[in-house]
Amino acid sequence: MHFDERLQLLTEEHNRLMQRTNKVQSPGNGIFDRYRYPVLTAEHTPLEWRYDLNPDTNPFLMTRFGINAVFNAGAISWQGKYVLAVRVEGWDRKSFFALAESDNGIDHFVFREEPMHIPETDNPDTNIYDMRLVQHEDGYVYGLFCTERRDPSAPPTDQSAAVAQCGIVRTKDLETWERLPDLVTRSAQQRNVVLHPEFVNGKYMLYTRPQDGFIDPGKGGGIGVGFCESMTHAVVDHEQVIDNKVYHTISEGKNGLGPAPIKTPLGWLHLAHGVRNTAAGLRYVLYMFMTDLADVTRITFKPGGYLMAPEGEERTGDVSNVLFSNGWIVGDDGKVFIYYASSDSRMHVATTTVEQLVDYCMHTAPDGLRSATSEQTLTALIRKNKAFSAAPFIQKPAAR
Ligand code: M1P
Repeated sequence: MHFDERLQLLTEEHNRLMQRTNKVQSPGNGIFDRYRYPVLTAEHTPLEWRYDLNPDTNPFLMTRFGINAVFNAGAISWQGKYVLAVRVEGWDRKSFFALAESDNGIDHFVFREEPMHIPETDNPDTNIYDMRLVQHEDGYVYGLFCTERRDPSAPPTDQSAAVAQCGIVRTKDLETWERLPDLVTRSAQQRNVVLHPEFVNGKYMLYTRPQDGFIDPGKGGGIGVGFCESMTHAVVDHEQVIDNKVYHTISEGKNGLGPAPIKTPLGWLHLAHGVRNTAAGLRYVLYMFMTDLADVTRITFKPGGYLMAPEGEERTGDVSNVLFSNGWIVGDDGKVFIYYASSDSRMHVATTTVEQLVDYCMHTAPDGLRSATSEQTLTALIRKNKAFSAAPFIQKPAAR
């Protein structure tokens, strides 16, 4: 096919995708609404990223830089736009970050012209991923992300042993990113580190996820908190696990905080992911809990089970059976946009409100940890419902 003809086809296809309007899926579950289409996929990345558009140097108009997936995006409301800091993964398995923005938060996300330029430290990152964007009360926007490097103690025969730690950047304009030294903790591995948006007793507070191994949490694997004096040399001496992994729950394998928590008059709302093992591999779902305004380390409400689990096309991808979220945005009207990735492949949005999420956390039964307690919770609901009925709304079959 001629270069120009192929370019026209690619451009038309890309334009169609970029102009696609999203549709809410009704009636939902009353807690949140899903949407028909992902908000971002690899195909949303600009053609200028993927093709050399010069016919002299790319006569076949072949892909010169393949994008494998876009997922696990941080999120922030910025100058009236919904902005995502997306994890973009190339065909070479390396991830980097790119900002994409939308006017309404549910469709028409457009990537900025170039990816984010994240400076390296003296110990260069091999891979960076899963940024949490936080507007801190100190005036900076921080981006905390996972920096991964080969385990220097691994024998040459083992090329999969890695060390994950928390990288930190900050900015005041979402354009220029200042790299700060990586977070120092006593844990061998750190992923899913999140900065609390406010000072606590004059200190920065970080949510951590201590682990012994890169994949296997060992003695770690819960959501921890720690405090540090400064973000320019962030050192957490002590991590206190506030939400541990628990046997026969959605997070019996490990868990990790998602985005920074949302402050409400009734407490902080937290979104996290829980992981359990199955015969088909790991299953990642999203769950919620609330913490106390006066003591942010104290969990006040924690509904049993998951908030969201993979459904339909969300179930398959590079790492199937995974939902992961590290970004959400609250509008002035209390509407919440939950940005979540499915199966390490694409980005979606779900919408709800602060009021609904608080109601969900406060009035959904906690996990009783036994079959009998689940059965008792259900029986109590059924008996309570005896005074109410859906019968008036049941439609009679039409007469023939
Ligand atoms: O592949 C699923 C997820 O696995 C990791 O999550 P966790 O840190 O909880 O083990 C991360 O690599 C994450 O990016 C990925 O989506």
